[in-house]
Amino acid sequence: MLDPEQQVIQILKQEGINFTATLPCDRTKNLYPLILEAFEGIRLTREEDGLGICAGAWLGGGRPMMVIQSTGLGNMINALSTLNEASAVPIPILASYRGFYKEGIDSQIPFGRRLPEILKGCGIPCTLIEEAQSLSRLSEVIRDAYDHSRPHVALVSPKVWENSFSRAWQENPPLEIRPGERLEGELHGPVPQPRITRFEAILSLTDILEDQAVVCNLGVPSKELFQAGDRALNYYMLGSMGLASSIGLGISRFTQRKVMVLDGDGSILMNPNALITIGQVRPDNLMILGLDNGVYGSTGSQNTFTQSGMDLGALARTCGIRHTARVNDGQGLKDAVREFEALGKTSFIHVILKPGNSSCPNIPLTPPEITRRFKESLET
Ligand SMILES: Cc1ncc(C[n+]2csc(CCOP(=O)(O)OP(=O)(O)O)c2C)c(N)n1
Repeated sequence: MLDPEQQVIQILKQEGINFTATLPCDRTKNLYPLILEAFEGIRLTREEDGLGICAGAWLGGGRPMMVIQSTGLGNMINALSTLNEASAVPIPILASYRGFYKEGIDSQIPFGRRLPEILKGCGIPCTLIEEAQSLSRLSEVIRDAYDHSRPHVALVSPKVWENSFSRAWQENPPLEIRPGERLEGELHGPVPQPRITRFEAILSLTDILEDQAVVCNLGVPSKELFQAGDRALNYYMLGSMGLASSIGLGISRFTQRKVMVLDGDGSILMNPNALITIGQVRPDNLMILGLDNGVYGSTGSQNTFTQSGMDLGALARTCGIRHTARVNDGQGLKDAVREFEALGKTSFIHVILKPGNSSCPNIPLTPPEITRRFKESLET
């Protein structure tokens, strides 16, 4: 007789799951080490980031699943709706359901009590698994997500694990605090004056693009990339602000191609967690371009904090991305891209830009069309 934790592992394997994105919950602490052992995956620092990573993993040909605490769904709703639902990107989620059964932490209760209604209101399918005998319903959750290309949440009650005899979790011995790896090189040199706009930077990139997969930040940058040269290998984001680099990371885990992300300063500052994870995973085929025009360009050019000294290159370095460059014109950008592609390591190019949007029209493709053709072209 398998304990419930082992049953979960067995079900995930039977359903072909080959990648997990995880963030722990106390109630599933016996499950967590088994998941990390059984599947390739990424340990998250914020659950919303996992939706981007898993979207990329699926686009690249993987079959991912998230294993989190239900509270994390509170910071995932936007991406569940604007990425997974709108762009038809499947994701099954096992959420350890807090605030529901024998809850010892009062603050878990308000959100937990309303969660099924919240998910229902957002149109996100949800299956409540109250007892170990019902764990087989996880199979239905996974199949539903993949058959219908949509998110599906399994809310798994703490009662499921109550009589488990699993001892997979062991308290770690107290860690020694180690000094972090030291940063090398100059971080805070003077910022050069920008010489080009975002559109000019994108136009200069199209000269040197070959068969890279390109993920582009939402809003005007995606319209500009479409205008500069549409390719099936461009993934234009239409929502889920902050997840461009996360999606790029997920793709990079499942493709041999080089993956380039065109991210924005406002979007990076919304989800610096992406850089934190990338700096730990460091896939060889991932390059991030931080297109820093100092503003939220797509919404009317309101200042971001890069205007007042927040240095994106230093942020990337601090997160563990060792190869960074700063450029301020088209030639410098092309040179840096070529240099880092030849190097074949995770890299971050901080592109200092003038603010300003071109007047490009909307992209005449629906989000599911963009998803389908990108995924198909990655597979070939
Ligand atoms: C969660 C969320 N908040 C706000 C917005 C509105 N919004 C769309 S694009 C954008 C600006 C993005 O700025 P940045 O990443 O710097 O790129 P830029 O447009 O300047 O190239 C904002 C604020 C959104 N779509 N989603």
